Amino acid sequence: MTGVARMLAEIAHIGADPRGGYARPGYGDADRELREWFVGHARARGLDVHRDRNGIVWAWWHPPGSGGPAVVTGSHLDSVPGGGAYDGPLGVASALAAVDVMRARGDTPARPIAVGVFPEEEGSRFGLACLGSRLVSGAVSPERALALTDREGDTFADALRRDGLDPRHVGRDDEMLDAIGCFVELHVEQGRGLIDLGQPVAIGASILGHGRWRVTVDGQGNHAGTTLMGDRRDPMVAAARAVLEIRDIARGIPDARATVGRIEPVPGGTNVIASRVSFWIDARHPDDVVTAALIASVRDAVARVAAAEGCTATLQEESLSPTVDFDRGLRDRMRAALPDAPELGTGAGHDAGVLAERIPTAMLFVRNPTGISHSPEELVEDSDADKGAVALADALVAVAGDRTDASV
Ligand code: HGY
Ligand code: MN
Ligand code: MN
Repeated sequence: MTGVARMLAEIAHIGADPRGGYARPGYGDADRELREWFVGHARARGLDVHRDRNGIVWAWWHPPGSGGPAVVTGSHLDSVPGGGAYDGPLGVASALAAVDVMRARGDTPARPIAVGVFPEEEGSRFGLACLGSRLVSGAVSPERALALTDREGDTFADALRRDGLDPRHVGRDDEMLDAIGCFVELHVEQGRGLIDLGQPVAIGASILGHGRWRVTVDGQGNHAGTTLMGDRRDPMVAAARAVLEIRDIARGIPDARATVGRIEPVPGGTNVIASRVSFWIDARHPDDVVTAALIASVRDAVARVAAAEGCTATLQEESLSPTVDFDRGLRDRMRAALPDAPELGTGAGHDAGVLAERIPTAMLFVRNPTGISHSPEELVEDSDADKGAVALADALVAVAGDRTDASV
């Protein structure tokens, strides 16, 4: 037993979503409670803990004789609405357990080992995924980040102040990044790969390029009872047609994925024809050129179906991340340490994908026997969680090099 299941049980009550699963938006109350849980565990292990100006929490272990840029692991604690218990927290708990395993074995990593907890990875509150890692790496400007708003109209700047951080200080942190040699993130697998391969752990190969776009359809708000069907310019009908067309466009492109999971009518009354409907598209494909072509087709389809309903529509890019191949050198070292672990790509985005812009990154995936994620049905068996934590310890030592090994 590595303690991963016990640590996750300690936070199982935090941020429960009444609709099922969890609702743990970044920089919110549940996130803060989870962060305090992490800090308690890190301090109990004697790790040096600090929170940087972007809200990332770092916990450092300096093994005797270690030096140079750290090997960092960790993940996130925030969730999507109705999210599962493992997406994020498994990587954080496994990182703490991996430190325990290395210490118990008397491992002597040549580098410092750090655990990072990255805020707002899901982008569920402010709409931009991996907000913490984008800020520290400079992938998003402070100006753009601070102006982001949540559904209550609070800006990211408001949330930072409420969370004890100074909005004037967020942004790229080269000093922080220089202290990091590489980042190895463990994460629950969010598909069926390991089920089909019959393995508990995989080494990450790549992350699918992905983006988010907002479509806004404007029509004529009116009374549901007094407005004849022929006199309507109903943006909800245009949006509904657009969602179907988006599905059909993606179906027609091998390996493409396009999802509309969020739609917001204004004003949203049962007896009211909406005046405006916004919905968001999440589109992904291994080839960034194909993603761009898919969105171009979507743009045309949205304009066409809006016009057919007497409405107008805009499509605005909110974020776009290229396909990322994880660092070959890290993967080679990890494969040597984990010879039975297959290599798997993922369709899910991660902080490791964002940080790859600035430092070498890699991932480990742990089997999810339901193959379902972003849902309360997400699952990791305790025995696989233990295997994941030990595999992470093996990977971290392999990547850090052993202090007693002259070749490091
Ligand atoms: O959306 C994703 O792929 C990730 O879970 N943030
Ligand atoms: Mn995640
Ligand atoms: Mn996720």
